[in-house]
Amino acid sequence: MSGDSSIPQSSTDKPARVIANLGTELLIQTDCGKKLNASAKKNLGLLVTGDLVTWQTDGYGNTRVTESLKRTGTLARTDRRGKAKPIATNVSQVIVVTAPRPPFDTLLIDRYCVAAAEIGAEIAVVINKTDLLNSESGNAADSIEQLYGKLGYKVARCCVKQTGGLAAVAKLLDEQVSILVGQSGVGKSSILKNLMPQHDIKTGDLSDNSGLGRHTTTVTNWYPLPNNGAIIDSPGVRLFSLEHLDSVNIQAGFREIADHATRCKFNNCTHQHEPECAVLTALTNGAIHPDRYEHFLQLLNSE
Ligand SMILES: Nc1nc2c(ncn2[C@@H]2O[C@H](COP(=O)(O)OP(=O)(O)O)[C@@H](O)[C@H]2O)c(=O)[nH]1
Ligand SMILES: [Mg+2]
Ligand SMILES: [Zn+2]
Repeated sequence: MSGDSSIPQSSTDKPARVIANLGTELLIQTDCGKKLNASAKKNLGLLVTGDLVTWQTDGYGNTRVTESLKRTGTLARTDRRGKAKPIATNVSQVIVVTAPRPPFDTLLIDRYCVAAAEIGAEIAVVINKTDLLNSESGNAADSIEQLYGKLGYKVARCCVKQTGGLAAVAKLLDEQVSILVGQSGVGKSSILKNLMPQHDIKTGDLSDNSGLGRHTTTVTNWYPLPNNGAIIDSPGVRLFSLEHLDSVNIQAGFREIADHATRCKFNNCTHQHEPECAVLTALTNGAIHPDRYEHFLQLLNSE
């Protein structure tokens, strides 16, 4: 017996976007901009922020999602059972936000490079809280800017605390569906709030002792932009696990390593001990940054 057929239908299916998965229900936004709480028909699988769906109202006035449409670019991390857990879908750009407080974490940036490469999304790095830079963290910010800039990624600096600093970030958003990712507390929601003051976006203080962020953002939210673009705020993570990916996927996220690897003598080269390894040569002559190589090995060994 199908539970669905027993529900009286009062309208035909209409398109909408999932703008948040609230756990027990979905928040969808219709074509005319109306936000509705909705339940999903059984067998649709896990629907996430960004999913395009169809919906209808049953005779009792409840909104039900009836179908989910084809996805592109589903950003995922590994869940506790070792499987891919989708975070948001139809994403075209991953913007990794980083800051001097909580301290810069380039391994996390590289994890996001891998996840973004996996879905063919563009990558941008935003260095926020430039007001807090001192001589030491200033050097670290310069290194990040140089390293990721040289790899061909867009890098922008900004400061939510001071005015006029967000134009560089706003420029990244044109015609893209961007997701803001990075540690909790780096200022993702603050950036969004500044760019979109019309929305009620919560931001959080850093906890006193550790300087780490509290998880103020608990749900991944979609905010539409003109021209079919959007910006997605996501909760922070301390560890963005990629154990569901294999070594080929991981290498693809280190584009300079993948590039040099085409010139290794053996096509199954692991770039660790083989003779005539073009990656090891590039590491020795400085064409590959030692941190990137180390992070590459770290991700390979944790898969
Ligand atoms: N000093 C400084 N603090 C900032 C800046 N941007 C955000 N913050 C603060 O950092 C904390 C965490 O911000 P939030 O946006 O919630 O971070 P999220 O967890 O990445 O979303 C809040 O106390 C913000 O006020 C900035 O540019 N400079
Ligand atoms: Mg937040
Ligand atoms: Zn090699």
